[in-house]
Amino acid sequence: MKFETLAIHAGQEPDPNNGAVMTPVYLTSTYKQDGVGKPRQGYEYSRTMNPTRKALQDCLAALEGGNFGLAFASGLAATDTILRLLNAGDHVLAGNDVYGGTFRLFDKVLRRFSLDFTFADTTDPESVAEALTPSTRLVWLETPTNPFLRITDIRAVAEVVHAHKNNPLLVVDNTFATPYLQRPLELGADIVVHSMTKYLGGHSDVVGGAVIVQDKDLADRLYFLQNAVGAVIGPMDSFLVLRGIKTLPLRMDRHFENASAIVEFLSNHPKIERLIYPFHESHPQYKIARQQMKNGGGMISFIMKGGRDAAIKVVENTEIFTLAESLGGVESLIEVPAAMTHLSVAGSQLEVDPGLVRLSVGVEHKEDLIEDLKQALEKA
Ligand code: P1T
Repeated sequence: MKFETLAIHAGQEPDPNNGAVMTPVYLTSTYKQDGVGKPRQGYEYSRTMNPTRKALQDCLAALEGGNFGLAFASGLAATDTILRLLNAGDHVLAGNDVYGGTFRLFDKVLRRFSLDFTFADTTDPESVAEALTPSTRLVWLETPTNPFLRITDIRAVAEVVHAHKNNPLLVVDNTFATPYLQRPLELGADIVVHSMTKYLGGHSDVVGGAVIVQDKDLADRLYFLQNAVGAVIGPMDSFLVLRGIKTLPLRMDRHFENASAIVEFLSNHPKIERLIYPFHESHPQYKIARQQMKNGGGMISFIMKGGRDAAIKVVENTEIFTLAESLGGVESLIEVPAAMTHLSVAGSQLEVDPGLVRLSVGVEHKEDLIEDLKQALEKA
């Protein structure tokens, strides 16, 4: 089946008890057993598995072209669970441009458990090769990155990573692209991770995370950790994400159409120093982006000539673009990452330009969005 059909049907069957077309929200923590150690249909306890969550997990696996999906309470809960595959002393090589919260988890929390992290430019496969150490067990990257929208050639990096003697796990955070635009498992990644809070949910009404893999052993280790650690998503939130996913292809096409019109408007704007968009010819990895992604997505970044003060002026003066953290919803959002989502990277190697403004372009009418940016830029 094609992506659009899977988005609506994968993992979801009309309810066998009564024909309900939408997956029921199974608000139950436990299940009646037919005898000691004889659970019905494998359900024992909802941390371990819940039917609404299972439908979501199966849908996620289908969309990413994987065999196994796991859903978590947040993107960071998913990330944390993946890192628990490792042992003290292991080395993780991560991209040098990642979500601030991912950096904070690695640098401020997991280092205390004797995991070793270094950050490198994953847009260059040679820098990845140079940064691998004899202890590297996992390589973590985002593409496009948050917030610089840098693009890593997943296939090229997968080759470098898998040539290492430890065969480290290659993890790709696919939050910005979504499986509609890019499928990392098909390009050689071992694990795909998502913040479902973003495009998968799509309506800024739910927090969740996802992990998708192909390999059965890896899936079993992750299912063990999901149950043992317990950072699972609840049934109501699973339902909301399932509902959001049904319109993912429609939304992503409109996000792209609107973003393209805005990119056109912003390019050569006198107050903008640099415009960053993966499907704009000025983007340093434009060619790879076009090969690897179906479209350029809904995220745009730009650096203001007037630096921090000008950036703050713009974001405080939009009327349709809401000043807020997060991204990927139907409504347009605007923010200054250095002062908001990426505050935790301040003073580190990952420091974000204080004049950078990040747009999450929604699905409103593009002319209204352009008018809004026009008047806000005039005030900056
Ligand atoms: O917020 P949570 O669902 O825990 O997901 C964390 C996360 C992981 N990966 C990427 C690429 C992300 O962008 C995020 C969350 N990002 C924001 C909240 C933000 O505004 O950038």
